[in-house]
Amino acid sequence: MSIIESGSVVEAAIADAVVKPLRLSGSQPFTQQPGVYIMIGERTNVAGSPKFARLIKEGKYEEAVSIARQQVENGANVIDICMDEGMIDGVVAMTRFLQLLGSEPEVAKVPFMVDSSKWEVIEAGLKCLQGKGIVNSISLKEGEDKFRQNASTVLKYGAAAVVMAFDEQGQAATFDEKIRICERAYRILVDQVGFPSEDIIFDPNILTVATGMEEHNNYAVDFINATRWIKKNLPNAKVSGGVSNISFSFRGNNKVREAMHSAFLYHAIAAGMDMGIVNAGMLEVYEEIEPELKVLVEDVLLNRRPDATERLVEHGESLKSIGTVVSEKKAEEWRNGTVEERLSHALVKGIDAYIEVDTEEARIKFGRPLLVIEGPLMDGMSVVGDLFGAGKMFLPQVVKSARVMKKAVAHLTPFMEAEKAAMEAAGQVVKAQGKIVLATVKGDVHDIGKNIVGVVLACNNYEVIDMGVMVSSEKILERARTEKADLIGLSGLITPSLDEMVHVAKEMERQGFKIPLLVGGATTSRAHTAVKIAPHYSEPVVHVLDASRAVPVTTSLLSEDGKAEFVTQHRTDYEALRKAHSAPRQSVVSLEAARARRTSIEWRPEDLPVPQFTGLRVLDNFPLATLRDFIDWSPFFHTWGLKGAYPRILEHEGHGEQARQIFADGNALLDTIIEKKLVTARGVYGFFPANAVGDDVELYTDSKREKRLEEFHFLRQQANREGSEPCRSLSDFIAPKETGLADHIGAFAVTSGIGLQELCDRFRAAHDDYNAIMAEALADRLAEAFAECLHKRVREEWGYGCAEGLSNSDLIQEKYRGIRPAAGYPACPDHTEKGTLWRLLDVQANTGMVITESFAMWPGSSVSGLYFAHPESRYFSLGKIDRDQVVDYSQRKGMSVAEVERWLGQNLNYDPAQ
Ligand code: B12
Repeated sequence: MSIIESGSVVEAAIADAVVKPLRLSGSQPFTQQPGVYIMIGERTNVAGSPKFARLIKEGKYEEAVSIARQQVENGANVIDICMDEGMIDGVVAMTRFLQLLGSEPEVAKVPFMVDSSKWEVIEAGLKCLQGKGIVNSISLKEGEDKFRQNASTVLKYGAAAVVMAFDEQGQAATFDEKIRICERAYRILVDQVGFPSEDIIFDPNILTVATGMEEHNNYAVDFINATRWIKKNLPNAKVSGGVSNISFSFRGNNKVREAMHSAFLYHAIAAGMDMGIVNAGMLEVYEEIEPELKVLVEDVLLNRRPDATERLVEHGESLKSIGTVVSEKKAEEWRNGTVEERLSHALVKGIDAYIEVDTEEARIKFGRPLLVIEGPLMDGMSVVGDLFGAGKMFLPQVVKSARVMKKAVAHLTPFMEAEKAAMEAAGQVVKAQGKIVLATVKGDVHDIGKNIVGVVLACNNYEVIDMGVMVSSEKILERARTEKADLIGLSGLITPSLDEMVHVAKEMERQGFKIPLLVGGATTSRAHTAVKIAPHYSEPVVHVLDASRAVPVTTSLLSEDGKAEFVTQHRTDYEALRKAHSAPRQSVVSLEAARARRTSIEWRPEDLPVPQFTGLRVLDNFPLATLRDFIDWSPFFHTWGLKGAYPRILEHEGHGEQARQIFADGNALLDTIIEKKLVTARGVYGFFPANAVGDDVELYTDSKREKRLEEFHFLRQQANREGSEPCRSLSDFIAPKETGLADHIGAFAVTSGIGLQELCDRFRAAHDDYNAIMAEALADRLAEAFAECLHKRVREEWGYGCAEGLSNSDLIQEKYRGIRPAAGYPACPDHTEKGTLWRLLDVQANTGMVITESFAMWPGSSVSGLYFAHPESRYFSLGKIDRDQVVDYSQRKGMSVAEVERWLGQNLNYDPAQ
């Protein structure tokens, strides 16, 4: 048995504050934040993801890129790329894949981890890295010479390195072996190779405990103690590891495994562990592990008694066999606690069944309603806030907790109002943590992300003034002034909103505001905030990636002690981002050369089917029950902060239970929405004779093709791609006029959001944000489902889709012929083309859908786009374009160059100001 030194998260955070952070970069810099665990995405590892492995083997690299993109969208800080598989040529695959990722701005922004056991594959990867990545891994396995040589190569390429605790004798298992090998490696790296100490990431091997073999009992303790030793004795070095190894003995018993992972991470992070590969979902909340199980698990992990394994195995079996009976019994046991305990339990578990009874009991017990809020309710919410902040609670749980809190406060409000005068006299005002004005900027209708952030902030005792969507700068600033807000938070979904955010920042400066500005929403980014927004306002302008990061940022910004340090670090980071942004641009070819490399298609009449009709069709009151069958559920879980694809997510080891819960809640609400027709779906679509003319597509009034009805303008990829990769434009997929062939194009606009606002308002009036957000999430799913369902009908009416026979899962995977790009998506980022679509389909008159000055669609749950039928048509990302194309495009569109530059700011390969 061994002893573990005591440690705490605070201890680790303090230690972190004085060490040099790990700094990495993709196309954007990434700096490790003190006390924040770094998430490494592992789905682009052929060993860990069968789907990724299959795509690589089949040469479907572009599809494989989408897996990388998903990981970045899901919040991975770094992505691990591994091609170690017998049937794959690692060097070729690594090179090809990294090159492709390099031209995907959304993916290329994060640092990459080049992972291989073969040195030639690592070197091939290093040659392709744009920024500063991580090599995984090097070790002393083949002796010092080879180690020095490999480390020098990594250094030459400027990457960081994972150093496995391995030497000529094998893998380090005990504490002594781990620290001996790590220290030896460290000294060689720092003293002989000149490797920056902050770029050394040790992996001291997390090995399986509770195997029944006595010599394995101390493995967790050895890792934790080695971590602490490394952090104390090897300045600036970092520690990583693969966490799920620890619990392999309990495969099949997720309850025990989840408890083991959280307890292990709790101690390892306290000891200084910086990053690792762990399934974030497969973690129980540390404080929520059943006390008996926690003791047994920690007995094993901390090797506290010789019979620890047997006892945990026994308990684990009993958990499996009596599972539901125990939980039902436990479910009611909490009712026996004190009223404070019951309130806390109700808040943490999100149970609102008894909240009014318990709140009333507490009010009588405490004598005054305010004391109930300041006491047990705020205490309970602090637990929720801390657990969420520490990644130990999931978003749906937090939103449910907020619902309980709101119901409790609603019960107390009449009592408080009656007492208000007395309270003010006594100077006892409920002091909020801070006041924030939140709004979605003018021209944008994005709601759900802002609403989620609002709930999370309110949970943490912030007073949130949510001004809704499409709010002008004047209104936001006026409200912030009259409310004496401490912060302003802006949200936006589509790229035109980025410009509006710049405008708000300029106005804040002009009007002499002195409060921080927060920026969030799907299209916003740290880079854009640093480069385009922050320079216009003297106070901090901070980009917040998601709801879980909102509270740490607001707390730092409003803390008397911590603000100065936070702001200094923030300014340094943003300055670095600005510098990185001024780095050399992407290599592009001229527009003329790009046009010469258009997608080569052999135009044949048999590939150009004729649709059943031309002109418009309106779909009013489209059956919601039909749409339900077309729902792609995966994004529904993402909205709730749960990662993974449906249906597998329901069986997810870590958050499967949460997923099942929201899936059940979502479906129950959907039943009601459908049954009571609480929202209405409406759409319009049509087919039109069309031909490509250069990079434009002309639509004609009839089959004679003499009179032009409308014209869509497209852009062409200009990135200098290797080999024979074409420079694509969507216009490539419509038969050019000079072929003399009669082609067609389709167009659509659909919404499922009519009535949604009223439904959400009703939920909010009942203090039920959980169901309000649920309703928005469902309406968004129905909008996408409508687009999918209509696309199927269109393929049938166009003739080529009649014999498809595809399942919903096939449809989600787009196994059909043809595409439906939407203005704003990567192939056609210009939102203003929606103006043409609106005229063409007379969308407003036919559906009631409205377009804003930024070309957002109202209601929010709406999708619009075009249909292309040619078998060669495919999705792609436009990427960066050069000035020659912008000038050409502005002439084609009849817009000024400056206007085009404003709408396409994200795609410019140059700075219009220079
Ligand atoms: C779901 C989705 C939709 C849904 C609804 C979205 C909605 N109601 O907000 C539907 C299907 C309706 C939709 C439609 C469209 N979409 Co869409 N959509 C998405 C998708 C896949 C996820 C967005 C989402 O809901 N995420 C979940 C929520 C909870 O996250 P979030 O909004 O980012 O909010 C979090 C953070 O950003 C942060 N946050 C947000 N606001 C704030 C504010 C503050 C102050 C703070 C601190 C933090 C903060 O905290 C939130 C919670 O964690 C994204 C791609 C992506 N992965 O981001 C594309 C995406 C946003 N869509 C896009 C586009 C183009 C469109 C359409 C224009 C397409 C079209 N022509 O029809 C329309 C526009 C809709 C409209 N009404 O105008 C583009 C936008 C890029 C661009 N060029 O503008 C994206 C990025 C896809 C892409 N890669 O091209 N979309």
